[in-house]
Amino acid sequence: SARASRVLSALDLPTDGSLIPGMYDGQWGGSGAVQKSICPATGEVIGQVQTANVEETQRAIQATKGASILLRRMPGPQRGEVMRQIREALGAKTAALGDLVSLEMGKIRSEGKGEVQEFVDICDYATGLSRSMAGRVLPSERPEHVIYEIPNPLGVVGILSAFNFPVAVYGWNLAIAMITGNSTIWKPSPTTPLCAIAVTRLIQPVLERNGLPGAVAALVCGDVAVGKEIVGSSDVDMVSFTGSEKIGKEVGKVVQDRFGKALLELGGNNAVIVDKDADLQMALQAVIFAAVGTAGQRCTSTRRLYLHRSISAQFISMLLKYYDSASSQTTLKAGDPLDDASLIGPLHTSGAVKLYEDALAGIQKRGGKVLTKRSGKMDVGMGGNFVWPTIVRPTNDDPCWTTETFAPILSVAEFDTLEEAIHLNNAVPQGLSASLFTTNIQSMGKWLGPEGADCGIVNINVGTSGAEIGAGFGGNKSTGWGRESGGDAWKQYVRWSAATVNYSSKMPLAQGVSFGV
Ligand code: UN1
Repeated sequence: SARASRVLSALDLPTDGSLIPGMYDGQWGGSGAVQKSICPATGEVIGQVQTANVEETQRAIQATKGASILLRRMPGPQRGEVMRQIREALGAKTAALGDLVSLEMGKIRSEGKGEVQEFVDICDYATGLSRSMAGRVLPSERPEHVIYEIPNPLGVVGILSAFNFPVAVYGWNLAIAMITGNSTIWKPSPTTPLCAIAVTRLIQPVLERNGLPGAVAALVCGDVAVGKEIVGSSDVDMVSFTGSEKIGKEVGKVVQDRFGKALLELGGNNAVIVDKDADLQMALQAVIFAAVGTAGQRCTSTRRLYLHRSISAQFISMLLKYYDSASSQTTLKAGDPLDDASLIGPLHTSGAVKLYEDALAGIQKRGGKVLTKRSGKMDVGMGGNFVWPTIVRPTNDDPCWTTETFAPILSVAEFDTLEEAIHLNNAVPQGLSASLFTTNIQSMGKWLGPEGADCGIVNINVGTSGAEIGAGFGGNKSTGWGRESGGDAWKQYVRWSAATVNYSSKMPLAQGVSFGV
C-alpha cells in the first residue's frame, strides 16, 4: 500500500516485496528461510527477509568474537565518541524509524517515536558513562597494599529482543554493551525484522567510518534455531533475553548449564493501587495510558487495578466513560497507528487476538464479569488485529490474576487497607512494576520500604509503564532479576576483578596468617 511504501522508502527499504538480507556480520547476507513481515493494522505483507541459517549464525558469532578483541582495545572514551555518532545517526532518523515501528509493530506514532527516543537517550547516557564507569579503590588491611575492583569487557553479548519494543530494548543493550567494550549479536523477534535491519543499517556506516568491523554490532534475523545457537554458544559470554517467562526459563537454564551470564527481562503483571486519599483524576490518566496504551503490549502495562472500597465505584465509572467511548471516532480513538489522532493500535498478531479472546472467555466461564460495554474484536475499517480494551472483574481466585496476558485486559478488585493492597500486589510470581496513588506520606514510606512492593520498579503517583532510561530497568522474581538501561545495569556487562597490589617489600598474609617461609 502507499501507506507502507511511504514509511519503507524513507529508510531505503524495498517496497516491491524483493528479498532483504537479514543478517549482518560485516557483510549483509542470509540464506535461511524467508520471514514475512506483516503489518498488524492491515494484515498486508510489508517486507520479505532472508534470514540467517544455523551455520551462518555460527559464522556471525565467530565474527562478533573477533570484533570484540578490537573493541576492547579501544579506550572507553573513544567508544563513547562512536556512541555519540550512533546517537546522531539515530537522531537524524527518529521520525522515520518511529514510523517503521508503528508500521511493523503496531504501536501509535508518538510511542513509536518515543521508543526511538529511548535509544537516543541511552546513547547519550552511554557516552557519559564512557568517561565515568568507575571501578573502586579499597583499603587493604596490610601495610603498603591496595585493593582495586576493576571492570573489563566480557567479550560477546547476545541480544534476543521481543516484538513489543523492537528498537528500544536492543538500544539499551547495544549502548551499554558497546560502551563497556563488548561486541553484540542481535536476534530480533521474527515478526519485527525490518526494524532490526533499519537500525543495523544506521549503525553500520558509523562503525565503518571509525574503522571498526561491522560485527561489533552483528544481526541475525532468524527463527528459534538461530536463537538456540546464540544461547547455547560458549562464545557468547552474556545472553540478554527479553520475552516470556516460559522461554526465559529455558534460556536461563541453557546459559547456566554452560556457566555463562544471563540477563533476563521476562513477564510483567503490574498492579496499580488507588488508595482512598488519591488524586483520582491523576490516577485515571495514568491507568488509561498504562492499561490501554500500546494496546496493553508493554511488559510494564497495567494488568491489575486494586481500588480502595470507598472510591471504587466512582473510579470504575470514570474509567468506563473512556473505555466505553473507545471507537474509531472518539477521544480514545482506535485506528491506524500512523494516524496522529489514534491512541489505540492493533494487537501485534492474529495469535494475540486469540489469546485475548481466550482469556476473556475463561474469566467469564469461571464466574467473572466483563464491565465494559464492548469486548472482542473491533472493526476500525482497515482489517488488522484491533480489539476493544476491556475491564473485567474476575473471581478472587481466578488464574488470570497470576498470569500475564499480553493484551488490553484490566482486572479490578477492591481492598480495605493498604497492607491488604500491598499483599495483593506481591502475591503474584512476577515482579516488574507497581504503582501506588496516594497523597499520604506514611503510605508512601511503607510502599517503598521492606514491607512494601517487591517489584523492580515501584512508583508513586506515576503509572506502571513509561519508565525513563536513567534508572535500571527490570524486575524481580519471575521477571528474571535483570537490570537494563541506566542505574547500575552496566555493571552486569563486565567481568569484575578484585586486584590486590603489594607495593611494600614484605610479604604479609591477610588475616595475620603466619606461614613461615
Ligand atoms: C517493555 O515493555 O519491554 O517502561 C519495555 C516502559 C518502557 C519500556 C518497556 N520504557 O514502558
